[in-house]
Amino acid sequence: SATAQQKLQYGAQYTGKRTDAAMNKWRSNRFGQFIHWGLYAIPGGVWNGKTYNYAAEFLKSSAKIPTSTWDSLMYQFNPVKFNAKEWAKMAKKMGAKYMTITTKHHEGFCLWPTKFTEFNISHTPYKKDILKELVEAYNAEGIDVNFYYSVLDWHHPDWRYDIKSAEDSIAFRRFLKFAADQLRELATNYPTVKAFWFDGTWDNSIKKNGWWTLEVEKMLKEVRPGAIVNSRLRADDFGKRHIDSNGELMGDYESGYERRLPNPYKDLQVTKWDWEACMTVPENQWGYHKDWSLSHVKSPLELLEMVVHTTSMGGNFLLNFGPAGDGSIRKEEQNIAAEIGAWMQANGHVIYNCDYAGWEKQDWGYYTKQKGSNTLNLVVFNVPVSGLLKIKAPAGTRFKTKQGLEEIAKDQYLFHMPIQLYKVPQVIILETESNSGSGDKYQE
Ligand code: FHN
Repeated sequence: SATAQQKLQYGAQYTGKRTDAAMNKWRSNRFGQFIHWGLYAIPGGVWNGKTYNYAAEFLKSSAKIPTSTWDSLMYQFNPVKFNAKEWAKMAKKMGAKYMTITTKHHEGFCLWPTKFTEFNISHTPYKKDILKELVEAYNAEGIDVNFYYSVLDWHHPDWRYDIKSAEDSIAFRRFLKFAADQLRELATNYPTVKAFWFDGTWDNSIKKNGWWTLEVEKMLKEVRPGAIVNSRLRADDFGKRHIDSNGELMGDYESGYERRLPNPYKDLQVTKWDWEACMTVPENQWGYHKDWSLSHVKSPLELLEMVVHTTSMGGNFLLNFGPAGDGSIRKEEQNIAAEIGAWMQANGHVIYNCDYAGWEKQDWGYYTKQKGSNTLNLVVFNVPVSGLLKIKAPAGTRFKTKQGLEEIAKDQYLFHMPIQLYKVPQVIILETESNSGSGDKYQE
């Protein structure tokens, strides 16, 4: 923009969307599986017979469990029912094109045999490298694997929430080196990793060290050319996160939509950049919680609507699974995967490689559009009792499709749907002449 830009050392490194092959693939994936798995899966939200309603992966803090007690859960981590190939097959059937796994969550426990802390999988009864098993199994199914990494670390003695003394500053320097070493190790030892998903970066300690977030972004891209990082990692010279002090997105995509989606009428600015939303099945449980009766559990259809909503605004949708401590995946999650999968098998062409269509949203559902094509996808969730779908076309649009389409005024149409009870979202594909009227780009 023409407004005065401040000189930032650690701000955005480029503007606009990346268009290299790695980023194009990331964008075309559209639907992914998030997996939160760590020691918190063992107690599953229950401690000394008491059930804690708050997020299961926060049990250590909700139940005020001392670090040494929590950390000794490591000696119980033995997921005898874990089968990486079965997980990957389930994800494939669900239609996930990528999977993002918590290599280390806030508790600090590492799912890979890292050289930089003993608090890792190789010191559990299970011993084997779970991360390697997962990467291999998912890649064998053609699914990209991305690594979630929490910088916030409840286990590491050098972690600081803020820097208030010289001692803090020295300790935190050591911590930042530890985290960068771990990240370099992940990027080096798992060469097929596509993206790094940072979390736990909101504390003052990180915000005061914007330089480190840029250094890590650069390091990962050096070790792993094409690597993708989310905006959560980043803070600029002034501690501004995600979007730098000049209003530019940092990292390769915006990752602030957690358990919520952008409003399809008001938040169209998101179509200017790449973005991803992540979603839980219950209200707020990422790790395994034994008791899912504590909150609303989203149905496969609710989740499917979110997948479509997200694609219609040019984003990726990351649906969370929290496997149990024994490595099994609960029935509800298996059912969700199967039901979403059945629809995706038949209709994935309106999701994968699709984007914001630029058409005015209507109450019946969402538009998606395959990049550069002359077809427009209507994904219908709410069929009006009249069976008539309103369509307001961008000026000058000409349809090739005639069947079912009635022109009622200039650039206004009704699509006639058979009146019946629909059990799954319906897909209608309309062909237009050339790329007419399509607004691939959001205009301010
Ligand atoms: O606190 C975490 C939470 O456990 C989970 O990992 C989510 C995923 O986006 N992120 C955090 C909060 O932003």
